[in-house]
Amino acid sequence: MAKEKVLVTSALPYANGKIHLGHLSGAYLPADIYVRYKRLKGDDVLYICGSDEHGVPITVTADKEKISPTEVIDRFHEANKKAFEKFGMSFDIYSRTSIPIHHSTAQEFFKCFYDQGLLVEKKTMQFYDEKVNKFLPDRYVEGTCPKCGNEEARSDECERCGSLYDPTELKNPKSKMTGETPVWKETSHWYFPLGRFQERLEKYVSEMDEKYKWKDNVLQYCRGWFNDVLKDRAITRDLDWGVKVPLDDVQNKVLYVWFEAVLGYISATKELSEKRGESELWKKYWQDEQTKYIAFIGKDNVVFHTIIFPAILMAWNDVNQNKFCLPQNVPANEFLNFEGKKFSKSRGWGIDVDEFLELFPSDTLRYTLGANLPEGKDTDFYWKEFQSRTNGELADILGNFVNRTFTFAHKHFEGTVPARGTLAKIDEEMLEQLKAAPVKVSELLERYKIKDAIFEMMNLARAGNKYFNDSEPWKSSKANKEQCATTINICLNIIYTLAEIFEPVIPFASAKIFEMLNAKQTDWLNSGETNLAEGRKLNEPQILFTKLEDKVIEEQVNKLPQVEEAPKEVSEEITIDEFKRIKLRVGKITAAENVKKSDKLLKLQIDLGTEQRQLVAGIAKSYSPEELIGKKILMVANLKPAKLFGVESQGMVLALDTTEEGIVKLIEIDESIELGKTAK
Ligand code: B3M
Ligand code: ZN
Repeated sequence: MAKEKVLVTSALPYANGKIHLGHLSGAYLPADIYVRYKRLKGDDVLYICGSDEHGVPITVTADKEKISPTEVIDRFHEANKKAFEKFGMSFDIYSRTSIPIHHSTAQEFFKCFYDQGLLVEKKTMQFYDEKVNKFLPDRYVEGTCPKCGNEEARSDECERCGSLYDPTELKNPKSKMTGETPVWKETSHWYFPLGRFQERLEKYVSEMDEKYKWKDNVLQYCRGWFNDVLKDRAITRDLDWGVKVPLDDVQNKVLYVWFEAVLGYISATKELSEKRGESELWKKYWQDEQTKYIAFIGKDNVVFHTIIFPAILMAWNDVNQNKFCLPQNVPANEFLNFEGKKFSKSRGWGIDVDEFLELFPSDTLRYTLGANLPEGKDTDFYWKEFQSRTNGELADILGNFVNRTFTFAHKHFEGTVPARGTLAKIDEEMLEQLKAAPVKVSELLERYKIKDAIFEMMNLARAGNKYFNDSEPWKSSKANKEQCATTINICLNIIYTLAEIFEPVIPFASAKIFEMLNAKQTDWLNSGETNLAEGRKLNEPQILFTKLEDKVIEEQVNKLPQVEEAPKEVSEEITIDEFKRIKLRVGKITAAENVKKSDKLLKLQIDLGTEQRQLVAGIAKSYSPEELIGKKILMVANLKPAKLFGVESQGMVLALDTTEEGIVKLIEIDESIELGKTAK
């Protein structure tokens, strides 16, 4: 089979916090498994990642900890790099966006667009602190709520009464930087005209899907965006921290973090080229039509990788000789939750990778996360599942099979690979299965069905155990030595294949097995063949996986913060008749879009079966418009209409608070319930 040139990237994590298990399941472990597999197949692979070191997330952390942004990024870049290494991530480079080569690369793109007259300059009004001569991002302004008088309301939202308003309505605004009253000041920004690329972007997505089959969840997000007219997007910000806008007469403006972060993949590859002393290396991957570029990300990053980044590359390619390749596939994952809830640093919910790896070996984590990847929907990490996968699968199936085979070979065949004798039916069937396993796993991995591939890997170990049991070598060792030798020979060859196909998932254990076999890896597709010549001297067996005792797991579960008690009901009682005045009805969300100038509100169209309603709901932080389409929800249908941000709202959707601040979960209704039904 022809060798492929494969360029793989994983989303660049913000260097403002530690990597936790959720990150691993989203964009890192699946990519690493894919990359390791491709390398074993002999493909020409480059795997790129690094820290995203700009943007408000970094300055917010710096403010909170009263340290400089540089201190923040240095601390977390190093910490995350180490944690990834310990986890076994096989990046070719883990770069960072604060390096000069990244700044110049991003500026080169901006200049290219600016010079060709592509960017649109627009004026807007923004809060400005005259004492420090700085524009203030939303979260840097506080004041009195126009609705309830709360004096600590945010610039566009009051946490006490829950109302949302336009920042111009905020009373008595104060700059959080200096306490001064900010003024309104005009500012101007450059916008990237995404709309001009809409047709080509739609064509790109549908062609890639046709050729390479994109994941359904990713296509749905894209369709959600394409349902609307793509709007111009500001690619500059009034901040000091970031990549400076490369225009002589412009000060205190930086490139919007998302505009430059995606270009970080390219600059990281340039850094790698320098490190390897091969300055043109990056071009060999990025600027070759033959390159298969795969971008691994989490679901919250889809639009940036399927729309914005491709548009940036198209705009570059339109006017330059050296053309970049666009992502051929973007196999985004959904989210991993932790013991039933979202990861939350502030609530101490979840566990960081470095902390985890202090306690348990990487392979057990890689296997557990891999076997439960959020490929099609959100999944959860549970300590109990970690225990059962480690004990019941890694130790009892894989570990046990390897161990009993080696023990047998050492005891009865002087620690060598015994010669195969005449094959019985059971042997032939096992060899067939052995041959098929890498092919099956390969097919699944090529389609990013990593969870299924891991299931198939473990299935081969299961089959090996069964074959061992059914062949009863403990009997044949006495009664028929040739048959016994055949069994152990075949078991050792199964182990060889297991070491090969499991390598992408549990690389550390795989290396140990190869050492025990005194053998090296082979070409992936030959791994199901007979690879161990008779007479090969085997090394001493080693323990592959240690079982986890209940008390070790309980200790971890007990460390989790106690779930807070449900708040006591303090509101006054109402009568059943009063309750009956509220009409709760079942509706379906048929369209959803962001409300202009608000990052909290979404405009929803609801089908009640007999009529349509338009609602404005404060759920933009909890849901993207795309993921809402088609959901059946419960709404208050006889609420007096109101206007929010100038948009009419005819009712209210019902949602539940979650443990995460500002995040709610819609009450969803079973598919079988008809639209318009009322709740009693
Ligand atoms: N740093 C967002 C995130 O960590 C962002 C990804 C950048 S990819 C170019 O989710
Ligand atoms: Zn208020």
